[in-house]
Amino acid sequence: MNRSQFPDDFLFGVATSAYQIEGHKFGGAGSTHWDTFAATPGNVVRAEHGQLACNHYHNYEADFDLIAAAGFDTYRFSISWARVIPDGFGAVNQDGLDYYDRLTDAMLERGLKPAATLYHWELPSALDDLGGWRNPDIAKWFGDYAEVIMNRIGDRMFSVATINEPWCVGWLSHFLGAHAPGLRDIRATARAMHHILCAHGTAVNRMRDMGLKNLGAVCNFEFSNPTDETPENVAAAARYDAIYNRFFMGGIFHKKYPDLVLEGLEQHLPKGWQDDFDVIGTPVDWCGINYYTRSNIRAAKGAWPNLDTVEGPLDKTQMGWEIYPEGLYEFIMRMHNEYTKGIPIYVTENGMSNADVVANGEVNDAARIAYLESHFDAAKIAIAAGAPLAGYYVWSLMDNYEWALGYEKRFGLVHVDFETQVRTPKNSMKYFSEALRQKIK
Ligand code: IFM
Repeated sequence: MNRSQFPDDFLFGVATSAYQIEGHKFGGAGSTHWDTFAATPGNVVRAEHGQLACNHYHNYEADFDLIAAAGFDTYRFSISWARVIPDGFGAVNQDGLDYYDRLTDAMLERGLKPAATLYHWELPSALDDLGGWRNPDIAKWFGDYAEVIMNRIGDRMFSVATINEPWCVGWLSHFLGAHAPGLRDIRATARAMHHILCAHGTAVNRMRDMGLKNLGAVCNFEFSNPTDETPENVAAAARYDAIYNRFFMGGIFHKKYPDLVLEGLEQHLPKGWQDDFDVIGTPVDWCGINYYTRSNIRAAKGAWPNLDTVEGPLDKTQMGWEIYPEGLYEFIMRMHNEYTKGIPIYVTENGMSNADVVANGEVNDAARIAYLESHFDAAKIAIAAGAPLAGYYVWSLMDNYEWALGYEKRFGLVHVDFETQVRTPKNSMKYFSEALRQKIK
């Protein structure tokens, strides 16, 4: 890959999130539902948590030096709600505001465009006590929080996204129980999924009223592949696709939910849900795609959505995720043609975990370079086909806390030794230094 193969103003960046790197114990942050989820046996590998993580809270200057030295244009980071407002609403933590202020200036000093995300999965515990995403009041709480943090740093943001990966916040966390708050309840799921979108729209409106620009939504997508062409398996894959890839996009861009999802969730949605689409469908300036893999789906007996995910035949990453770059092309084109219709699209996350080790001061992660190359190729084909793809953020700057999988899964372009906090740029980071060398912006 070479910068010159992309449009002149195309942006390359790296992405992280607050809880996965900062070190939550520093700076007066409040308890979050991830802290208690991780402290409950069986939820997280070795009960690992984000209290120290990469200690980015203290190392951010050196971490940003690495990003700038590699020639990236932009940095996608998230803000911890509980660091800014420890109980989610009410008293503000000035140290938290000061921290994000310093962080912003440190990016700008290095020529990095700050791309903020308001929520990347650590909900203040006090809000969880009140039902978290199941409580309709979360739209107001989230809007208030957006105002507080953006009053302080909004003047210097390149872009602001609301809620990272609504499918994970809603379905993965309330239906599959794999992420905090670890529920497995269809009513909780329906309510959370709807309120996530209400909170998204409320925050966009509040920030728009403050005069902020370049406000976006970020969804994750997984290509849904029927295990064979039998009608029941094709139908199961369509259900999976609707739940995963079409519910949130449908709400935001079509102001309606797909019938294939309503057939299971409608009876559990909160009263009056149909009246919320003007808020949910508040116009955004851009949309982000987080893409990693595909799933192989077949029909199953039992309750809706009657489907199973089965292992597929393709090469896999350390996560066990199949490598399927064609899916990235499909989602960029689908987003543009069916939903966003002209506004800029960003790949806001793409990357792979790999069992990386440091040997003689080097990390040879050729597999990651190949993964990224194949996905950049898919992006180039989408651009050639007319998609307004404006930038690409690699997940992730450095190895970090991979949620329920703890510290074992390494997604970084930079290796982190979690005992010593020593950073070692991997060969993939060196690959970017070469590919992005001609900084033309
Ligand atoms: O680490 C996560 C990130 O927090 C959200 N998107 C997917 C990544 C890899 O699983």
